Amino acid sequence: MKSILENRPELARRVAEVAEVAGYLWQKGWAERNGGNITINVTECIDDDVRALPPLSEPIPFGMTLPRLKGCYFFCKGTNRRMRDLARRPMENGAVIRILDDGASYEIVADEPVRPTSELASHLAMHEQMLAAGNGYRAAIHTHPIDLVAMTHNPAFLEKDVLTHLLWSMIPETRAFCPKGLGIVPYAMPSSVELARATIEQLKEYDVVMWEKHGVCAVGPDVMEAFDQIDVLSKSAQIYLTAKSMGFEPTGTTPEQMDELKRAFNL
Ligand code: 2HA
Ligand code: ZN
Repeated sequence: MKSILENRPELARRVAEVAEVAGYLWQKGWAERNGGNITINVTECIDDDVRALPPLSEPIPFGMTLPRLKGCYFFCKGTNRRMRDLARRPMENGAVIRILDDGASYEIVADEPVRPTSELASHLAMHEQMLAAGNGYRAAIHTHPIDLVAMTHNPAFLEKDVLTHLLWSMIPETRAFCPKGLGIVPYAMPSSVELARATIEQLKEYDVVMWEKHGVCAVGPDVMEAFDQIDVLSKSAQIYLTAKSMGFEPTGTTPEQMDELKRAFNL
């Protein structure tokens, strides 16, 4: 079967980048079974031949109305598919979907009728928000990092910006490369529209959002940058818990050191 990626080098490159990051999520231990999902907005890689492709599915509502996504195309991990399989065979474990003119439903267009991620509502709401912000972001990742999820089981860390300041203070890179810190979404049913709405509310302020007792979402210009944000935060969480397991409370960088960094990196 001919793949939509044939003779479309830019689309192929972006899907390959998703596959590479999917492999990292698995290697990190953040993607048990079918855990986590990745979506990228590939609209600018789509030509008239793809626009003319007949759908492989009936129109499927995704539970929200997102007018900016009308006519957009996304590559999405498939629901119930393993991240480690997406890494090896992206087009068998993910699909390209087209958002229909109602802005409320989609159809699958290529390569196979793989139903997209169960968190599609959250993902598409994040993409709508990124288009509204005009920030050029095209990628959204949701994954289950052990250290960061563990931290959301402590109510003290769920207060606004407590976790941000703690993680920033563990190593300078986190302050520099995750400059907005992370938002918190109180526990909500996975895949729910409620979770999607709460996520985009936090995204107005942050590029990374923790879902209490569940996982993390990150957005960015591309999938590699979205991954990097989660990776630096997880590194900080690892330093915190390593210090704690050695039996002491880490001191963290001082407010003066943090300010110095802020000035140096123009944050
Ligand atoms: O896709 O992680 O939140 C599986 C999940 C749902
Ligand atoms: Zn999840």
